Parts: sequence; C-alpha cells; structure tokens
Amino acid sequence: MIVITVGKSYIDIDGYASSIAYRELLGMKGIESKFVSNAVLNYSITDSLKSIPYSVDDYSIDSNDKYIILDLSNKSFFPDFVDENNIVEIIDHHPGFEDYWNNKLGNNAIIEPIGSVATIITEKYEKDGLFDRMDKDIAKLLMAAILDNTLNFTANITTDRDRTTYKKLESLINEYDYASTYFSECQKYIEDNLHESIKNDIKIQKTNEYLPDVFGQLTIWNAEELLHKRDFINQIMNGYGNEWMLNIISLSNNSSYIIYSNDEIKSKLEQLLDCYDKNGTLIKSPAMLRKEIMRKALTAKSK
Ligand SMILES: [Mn+2]
Repeated sequence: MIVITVGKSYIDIDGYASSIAYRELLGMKGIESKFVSNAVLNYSITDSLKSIPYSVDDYSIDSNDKYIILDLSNKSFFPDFVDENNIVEIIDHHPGFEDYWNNKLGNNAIIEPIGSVATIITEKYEKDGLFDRMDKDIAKLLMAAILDNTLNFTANITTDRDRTTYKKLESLINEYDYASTYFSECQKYIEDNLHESIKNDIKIQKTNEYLPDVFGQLTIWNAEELLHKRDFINQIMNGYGNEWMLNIISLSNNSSYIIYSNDEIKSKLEQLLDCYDKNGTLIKSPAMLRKEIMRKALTAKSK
C-alpha cells in the first residue's frame, strides 16, 4: 500500500488538504493509497472542513508499505512508523533539507519555495487533466490551505502559482468570498482555545544562534485582542522552556507581533529582522511566516 503522511505531532490545513487531495487524485488514476496520521489536527482545520466526507484513513501500517511525505522534509518530524528506505516521494516547501532529498529521490523530491504544498497538488490535477473532475469539497480544502499558508496571499513566500491556482479553484466551485468565511472561523476557534492552539502549532528544533529552539506561531485575523492576554500567553509558552518566541500573525493589518521570553532573544531578533518594539512586542510589517524567519536566520548564518 502507498501511505501518504505528514508531520508526527500536529497537522495543519496544508498537510491535511494536500494529503486528502493527493489520495483522491491517485485514486482517480487507479492508484490506491491511504492517508495515515495520528497527529493532532490544529486550529487551521476548521469544524466545517472536518465535517466534509473526506478525512484520515483507518489503516494499519504494514512493513511493505511505501511512503509519500507531504508538507515536511525534516526527518526528525516524520511519524515513527515511516521507514526512510521506503519513502518514494516527498513534496514540501520548508527549507533546509532540499539537497539531502534531491540526492536520495531525484525527481520524486519536490521541495521548493512556494506558498503551499496544496498549490503543487492542485497543479498535479491539471497536469493529469483531472482538474475539472475535482470534488467541490476537495477544492475548498485546497483553497483553505492556500489561504492559510500564504496568509491570505500576503506572505513573502507567496508566488504567482499560488494566486493563479487559487483563482482556478475559486471558479471551479463558484465561491468568491471564501477567505472571510474561512479566517473568521479560525479566529473564533483560537480565541476560545488559546492553549490548545499554541500547543498544536509549536516547533521545537534547533535552527541557529539567531532563534530560540522553541518557536510558536498563531495566525489570526486581528492580533490586538490576543495581546491583552499576554500574561496568559507567557505562562503557556514558559511551559515549553526558558527561551522561546511566539509569532502572532495578524492578517487584517499584515503584521507579525512577536513576543519572546527574554531580552537576549529580543536583541537577536532585532538584529535579524527589520522590526520595532511596541510595549514589549516586536512588530514586523509586512508579516513573516515562521518558515520565512527561519530561512532568514539560515541565510544570515552563511554570510
Ligand atoms: Mn505548508
């Protein structure tokens, strides 16, 4: 069996939508696959998207299974059941492991700086001439993934391919106001479930001396309301260690509000990013995604 999977701790809408859409595309081509994951679905997968008739498969892993890894290429986050020697394809847009997988998988490793993996998967439907046959629910999942991962097309990582792909999906399902529907539902959930939302989108990994290992992120329509809960947020983040940062992306004014555990981290971030301090919060406009901040830190090191 071909098993499609994503990161082991949490799944965001890009990994979730891409995995489901890729499974359905392979199915249309007569190739059976399963989407297997035990990870927690994070806040970017809204209740209305969870309620569509497509989801994770109930399947027991077999030692002969082959793996397709989506939205991930750092093997320390692969699910424990994945045998690296049985990986047949990787599609990702996070930096750092391009050379490793290109050497290992050749053309079956697609790791490129693009807004979302969902865009690459949608393009595969087009290449196979199956775009017009895509189910409307699948299109909606892919649209949400593109909106979330590109921050409503404001993130630097956004490409024309993401914009064009989104427009095609929009016309396919004839729904032109999906962004406000989607982001309003996300904001409500985050406000009501703050601790869980932080927990399910935290990355703990060493980048380099510019960034703390504990790096949280929340994407929200308007960050101002959340900053009133700074003490509560500090308390949550302190549970992950003494050194941390949290990137709160505010889509309505396209800014990152970065809070941090101590002044040493603050001064490193000020060196790295073109940002300013406002009442103990670093503000960076336009907003930056965590993966963009990480890419900047990695580039800064090589200079
Ligand atoms: Mn992604």
